[in-house]
Amino acid sequence: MMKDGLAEVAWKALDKLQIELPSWGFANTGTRFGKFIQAGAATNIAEKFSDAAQVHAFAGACPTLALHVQWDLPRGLKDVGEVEKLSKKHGIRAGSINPNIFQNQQYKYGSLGNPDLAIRRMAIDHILQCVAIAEALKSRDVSPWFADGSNYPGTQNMRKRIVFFEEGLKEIHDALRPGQRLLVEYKPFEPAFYHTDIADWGMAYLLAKHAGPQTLVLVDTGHHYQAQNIEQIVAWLLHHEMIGGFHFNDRRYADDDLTLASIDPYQVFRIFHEIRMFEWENGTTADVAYMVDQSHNLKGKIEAMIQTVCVAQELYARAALVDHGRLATLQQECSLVDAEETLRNAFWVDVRPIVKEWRASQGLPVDPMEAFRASGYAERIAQERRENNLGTTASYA
Ligand code: RM4
Ligand code: MN
Ligand code: MN
Repeated sequence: MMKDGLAEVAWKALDKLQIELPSWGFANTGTRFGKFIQAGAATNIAEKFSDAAQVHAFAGACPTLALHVQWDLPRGLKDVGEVEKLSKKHGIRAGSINPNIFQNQQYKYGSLGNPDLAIRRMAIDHILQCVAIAEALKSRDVSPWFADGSNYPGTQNMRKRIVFFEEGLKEIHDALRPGQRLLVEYKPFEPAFYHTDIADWGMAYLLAKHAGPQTLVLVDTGHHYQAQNIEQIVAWLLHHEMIGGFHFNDRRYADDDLTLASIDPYQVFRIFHEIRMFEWENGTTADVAYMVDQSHNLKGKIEAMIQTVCVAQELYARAALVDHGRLATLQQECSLVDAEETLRNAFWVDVRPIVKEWRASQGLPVDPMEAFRASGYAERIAQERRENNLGTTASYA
């Protein structure tokens, strides 16, 4: 089929957009207050791979699955063989390897920032084990999130903890294999409510710089204060070649893993635009890992992931449609209204027909959600997993 200029640009962008799914997004999770159990949620790593493969089959673009070591490879390196088998069976590669340095009782007062040397050692050793697992699975990124911080003023020495983090991350960096990357995620608060050791991109940036060249910053879109200009952070990190990847989700108030762009699609578009503009200016592709970090406890998990990927594809295609040459000229001239309108024009293009045609060209269903629903997979897993999720006597729907 003949494509006009816009469609061609959008198709090219869609061809290269890959989005990593989180294994934990397919399992039953909840809030601090409770869990609403879904009969069809994945109960083990095999089911997580199977569900992720469904998203990839219907929406395309998701060839990798992020793994949380403690939840998915509880025996560490011993579980690598099983993951490899599943990966082969489902055609989904293991993606980023996520350490868990926040759930064990020992981490009550922190992991890498803990005043107790033995606990810092335990956390570093766990992440070093993740580096080995990543190597065995041929995964590039090791992606820790630190819950470290304190709840009351005066209870911890913030400067000492900076040094602990510097030392720990440097040791981990130095153990990375060639080509591997350590991604440092930041979060302003929760679970600590007075101070968080890596609370913003500046702290993550400084720690990553100190650790060494294979350590980069990870931007979780939900981990920002209300008025924060996230695309400006992205611009700074691109400029310094310090952005390793994203965790995609949305939030209205604080980190709550809502579906990407459900609250503010323009913000996601603006983030994609910063990246596309950078790529256009430099004639390169930014080496950024796009990963979803969402655990839906109300929406159907697979449906929510399909929705997320489709939304990301639409917004990415719209960002690709910005007329970069014209925008650069208008910015130079300070033609404010025309520059802004150039950006807005791309945002308001309804790319859905273009994305549909692209899907057809890839052999994908033009309507992934409808095709998934028609497949009967959700009903089948609800039946098969009901007992494991709800128990035999449960009367839940
Ligand atoms: C955090 C953060 C991490 C995720 C944990 C479970 O808020 O977003 O990436 O792994 O939650
Ligand atoms: Mn995250
Ligand atoms: Mn989060």
